[in-house]
Amino acid sequence: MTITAERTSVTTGSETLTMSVGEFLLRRIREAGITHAFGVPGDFNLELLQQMEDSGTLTWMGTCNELNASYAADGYARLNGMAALIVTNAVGALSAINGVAGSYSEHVPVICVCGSIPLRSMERGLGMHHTMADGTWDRFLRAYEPVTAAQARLTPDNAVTEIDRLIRTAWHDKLPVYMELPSDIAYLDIQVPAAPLMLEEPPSDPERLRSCVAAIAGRLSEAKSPALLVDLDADRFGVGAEIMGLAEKVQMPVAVAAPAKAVIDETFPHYAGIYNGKGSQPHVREAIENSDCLLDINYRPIDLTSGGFTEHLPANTIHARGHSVDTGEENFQAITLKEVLQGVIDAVPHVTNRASRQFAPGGMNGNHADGSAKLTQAAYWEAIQGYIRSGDVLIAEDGTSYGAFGLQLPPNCSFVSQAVWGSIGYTVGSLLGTLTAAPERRHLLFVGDGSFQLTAQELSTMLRHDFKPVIFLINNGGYTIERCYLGKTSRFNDIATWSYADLPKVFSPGTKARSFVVKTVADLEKALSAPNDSLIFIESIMDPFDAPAGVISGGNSDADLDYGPRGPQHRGNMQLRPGI
Ligand SMILES: Cc1ncc(C[n+]2csc(CCOP(=O)(O)OP(=O)(O)O)c2C)c(N)n1
Ligand SMILES: [Mg+2]
Repeated sequence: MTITAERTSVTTGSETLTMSVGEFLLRRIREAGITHAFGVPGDFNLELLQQMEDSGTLTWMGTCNELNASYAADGYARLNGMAALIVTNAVGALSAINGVAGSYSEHVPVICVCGSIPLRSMERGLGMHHTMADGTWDRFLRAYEPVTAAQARLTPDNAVTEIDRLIRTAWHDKLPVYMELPSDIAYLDIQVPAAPLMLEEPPSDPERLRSCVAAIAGRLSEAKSPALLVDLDADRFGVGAEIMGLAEKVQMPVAVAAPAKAVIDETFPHYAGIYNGKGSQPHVREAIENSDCLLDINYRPIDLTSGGFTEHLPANTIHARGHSVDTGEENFQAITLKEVLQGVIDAVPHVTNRASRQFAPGGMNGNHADGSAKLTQAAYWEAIQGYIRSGDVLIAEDGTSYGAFGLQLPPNCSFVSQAVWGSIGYTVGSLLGTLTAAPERRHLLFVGDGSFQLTAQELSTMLRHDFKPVIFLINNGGYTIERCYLGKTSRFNDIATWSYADLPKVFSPGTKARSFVVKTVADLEKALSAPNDSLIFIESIMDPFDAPAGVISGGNSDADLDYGPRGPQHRGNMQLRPGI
């Protein structure tokens, strides 16, 4: 990286440099540990992209559209910690807003930079393209208010403080932020701090930390059947190892909510499985609901993570968040989750005499179908179970691809899904981001035909960069998961038929990608034996009325919640149901 520092000077005791606004912004993004930026050029951000290209601060990852870029940034941030997204005024920003809102919902820190109309046109009230042509300029900054933790329009005067404030907020809160960079200021020189951006949690308040640790350690030590329930913040705040350390020391089971799949090593002896209210396996439900002291890491019950609001946490539950803990008796602020958990591990006695509650690995039932038989969902996931290896990154889309939640993962795997926000097509963009963040790992995408159709073009970007993921696409002629809610045979759940497996060739003529169309178990096994030295695209043809049991029961019961007792789901043959 080459950053041009023309002059250094000393003001009020701290060293400063003269640097342009744009170069300072790119430098700060790089100092936040981000090496790539996703987005689409536009005349209001070209000057920043030119600065990026000239300085080499970040590597540009152009995408086919801004929605895909927002998904890619989200996927990148999940593996890298933070991400950058660069769009142009309004048309780009509004295309990206669904993905940025998803990052908010799923606690993913993405820095969205929007190259916006020049300050000179704002001051003069000039109508500009990519606006409502009425001389206003505030609408899109306001549109981002509900979906980001902080927003700012940069000026030469506020750039230093606002850039640092926004990046720190994203990092601290694990949420996206939005900043507008008017196109006529990126090249203006300002005085900036010479010191690099330091992203560090301030130490906890010592008394609050001591009291909080004592309260949690006391309660866990007294309990006969303590347990842990982990949601996605455990990943975002990087405390997976502490949770396992605590479970090991106290000999207590750990369950996760679906958005936190793989945050706890699934081969860890105290890992119980996924908690989902009445949708949980019985031993998981028992471990959580019959616990006499539960510690939960920001469990966020929504319809899809609580078995339709059938979750039942014990009265003696301690709620821990990134920066606060509520024990019921007391609320602790000014503490950090990592320090709290480390303190509790040190404070609790090592339990050695608790009756073993270790759990046998779950996973598939081992019924291998006849190789020549038509491929079913059951046989599909069984075969994939055998394919997963340690260190894989799995990305699972909404739909019957949720079957991936039933896989028993070996150690060191990452699991990416939008289990809360659930915007279909997310995973295709997200895969580009995970590949960019960790090109040395093997990435497996599980996606349905309907979801793929929303964001399919980004396959071309993966091929352009010679990435080598394995893409598992289920071609079942439409929106099977929706058939479990309503419209089992309705036309609105059908989609156009594409030759999915031909797309690598269409998007990258001369590609070495390997494509397979599989209809039987034997076809699938053959595809799975292909070497991972190129992109592998496996299109599996399956019956529109075949779905994993959990997807069917989830759709059926969610429909009751969505439409109520008088809803149309009760009419004959309106839903894909178990066995039909
Ligand atoms: C952006 C967006 N639009 C619509 C939906 C509603 N939706 C959820 S799942 C789904 C169908 C997914 O179909 P597909 O990917 O083919 O999965 P499968 O057939 O395997 O169930 C739809 C339309 C959504 N979640 N997000
Ligand atoms: Mg489908």
